[in-house]
Amino acid sequence: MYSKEQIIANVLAGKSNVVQQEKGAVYAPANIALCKYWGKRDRTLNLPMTPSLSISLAQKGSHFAFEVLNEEKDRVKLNGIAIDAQHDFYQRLFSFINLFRRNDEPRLNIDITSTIPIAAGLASSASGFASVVKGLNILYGWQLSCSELSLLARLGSGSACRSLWDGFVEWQHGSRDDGMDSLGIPLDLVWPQLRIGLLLASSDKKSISSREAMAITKQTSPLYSLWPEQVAADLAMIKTALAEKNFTDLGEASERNAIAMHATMLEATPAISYSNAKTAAWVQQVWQLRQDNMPVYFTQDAGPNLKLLFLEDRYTDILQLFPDVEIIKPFSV
Ligand code: 2P0
Repeated sequence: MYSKEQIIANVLAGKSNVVQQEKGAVYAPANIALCKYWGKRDRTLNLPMTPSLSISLAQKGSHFAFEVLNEEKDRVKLNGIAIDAQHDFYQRLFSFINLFRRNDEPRLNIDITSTIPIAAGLASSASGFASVVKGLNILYGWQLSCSELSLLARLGSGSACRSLWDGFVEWQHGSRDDGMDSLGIPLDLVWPQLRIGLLLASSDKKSISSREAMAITKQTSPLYSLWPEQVAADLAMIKTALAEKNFTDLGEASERNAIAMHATMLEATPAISYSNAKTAAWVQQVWQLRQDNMPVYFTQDAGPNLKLLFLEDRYTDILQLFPDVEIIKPFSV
């Protein structure tokens, strides 16, 4: 078993943590997994049981601005509002940042703005931690590659290791105990016609964190032993579908993977369900639309929101059918 500090020392390999730039601003996109990460082989280092594959959400993500402060305490603004040291977000942020600072120095003024609802199952921790490591890279002048930053981001939140790139990213789960082979790898392909529709069922904080939910699922769900096989099959189909631009196969495999993840957690003790009445109604609507020959699929993460997958030629139909949908063009930037 390795500690986070040991892994950080490995990745930074002698680089200093002396401030090089007093001020900076970075951005990292959120990502949505088409093939999900659900379950860890190491909870300290966020090493997953299986690989996963995501699409980054272009302009939906986290802006992170920092400035070195000549004061006694850090200051944090989240979406424009100052938060104090008792706030969950503040504590999670600084327990991560303090892995890199010497004696809590330098004090920082941090402004983090998320263009997606925090903790609504829209992967805001992914873009958040990816943006933090990009910010630290500037603060300390490390000049790390995206792959090295991916290793660091994973220590904050597993899915963050996929948010260092735009487009499709595979998180190779790796086999090493130190996790040095567990990082994001961008896929060298684009699909400009692909669209993601965000359907927000609730922006409330989730009832159970994905961290806790995946641990309970792994420990208690009798279906969990089937999950690695499911991922292997779905991931292979998704990668082939992406290479061939086969939207039907992409949609089928992504939707099936999400359903399998949720079915696996429903079988846990206690049962875990992230869906609400809106989620269930949208799922039925998507299935009905497919029966009527409309190529639209869904995926769902650790929250009640649904993400639609469709191609640009259905843009108008989707807007009409789901008036509140927010449509993302993953390849617009
Ligand atoms: C994913 N999720 O692949 C899956 C699908 C949610 C459902 O990664 O404990 O916040 O910080 O490693 O990354 C959410 O879990 O969990 C997630 P930690 P994380 O996107």
